[in-house]
Amino acid sequence: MAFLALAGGVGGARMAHGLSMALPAEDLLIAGNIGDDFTHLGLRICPDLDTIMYTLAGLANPETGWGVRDETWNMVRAIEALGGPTWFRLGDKDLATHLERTRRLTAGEPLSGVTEALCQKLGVRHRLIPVSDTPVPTIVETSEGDMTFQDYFVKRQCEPLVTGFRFDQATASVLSAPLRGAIDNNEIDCVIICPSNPYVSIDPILAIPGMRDFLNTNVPILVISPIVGGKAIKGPAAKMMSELGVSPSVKGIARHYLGITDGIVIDIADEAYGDALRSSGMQVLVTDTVMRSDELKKSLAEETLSFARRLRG
Ligand code: FO1
Repeated sequence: MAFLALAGGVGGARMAHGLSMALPAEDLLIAGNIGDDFTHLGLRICPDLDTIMYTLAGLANPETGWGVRDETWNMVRAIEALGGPTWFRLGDKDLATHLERTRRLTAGEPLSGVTEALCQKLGVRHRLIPVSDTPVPTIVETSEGDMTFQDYFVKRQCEPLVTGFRFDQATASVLSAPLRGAIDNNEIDCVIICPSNPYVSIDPILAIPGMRDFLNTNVPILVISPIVGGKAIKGPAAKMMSELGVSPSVKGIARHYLGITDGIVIDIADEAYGDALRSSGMQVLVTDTVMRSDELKKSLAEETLSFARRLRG
């Protein structure tokens, strides 16, 4: 039974890591968010693909949730001395990824091919691919006007009030070739929406034409809530929900995915919501969803997989 995981950000990377510990490589395909991607210092930066890749490779920086652990910062110091931009910090080892990705993209390779090659070099056995091979940048609509994702997230530290999100280039995009192939060959038995930010990690994936059509087939789809006890484990999801007038709770998450998901995995802290979610037609699994350790990542993945098999059954 093969699973497609939709992932972005730290929560998505942790869940992808858990799934990679619970499944053989041939039974997992991870479609990574590309809405955060941008060009900086002339380099193509793909933060969510890199966070997932580094996490699966055991190289992720545990403090920041992005970039590489045991990093050095000589380049960024040298750029500062030259008066260059340092708001988006590129570590020296992380820089190699951006240089090599940009070199290969400039040579005409598709992003999915580059991503699989980099993963292979870093010893990542499970398949990680971008949801699309062409850019579909997330535009964050705020009370101060439209912003690129990185301006909102890094330059402004998520402080502006969000009013909406747009993925303007989605209509001109298509699913990446490996993802299109897996769908057309009926290789995917179940879709797992990882505990990622619904607005800026998952919706950009769902916006790619072909993805919603696939989700409307009879393949079971489940989501692990990124909100626990009314809060996001990491990042601005709860703040965004409140600013959009959505309850920052598992109920708000279930409503976001109404009509898409068949099941939802919620934390024990939110057990009280279980019956309301079930009466809305969702299957519900209540368990410990806070992935404090690799063991907990793996056990959450294993419980999610058996929940998925029951959904499919
Ligand atoms: N996030 C920050 O808040 N500050 C940074 O300086 C920063 C640098 C950075 C470099 C490479 C990379 O892959 C990600 C980086 N991020 C940084 C995170 C980035 O903004 C991502 O889009 C977020 O992790 C959201 O997924």
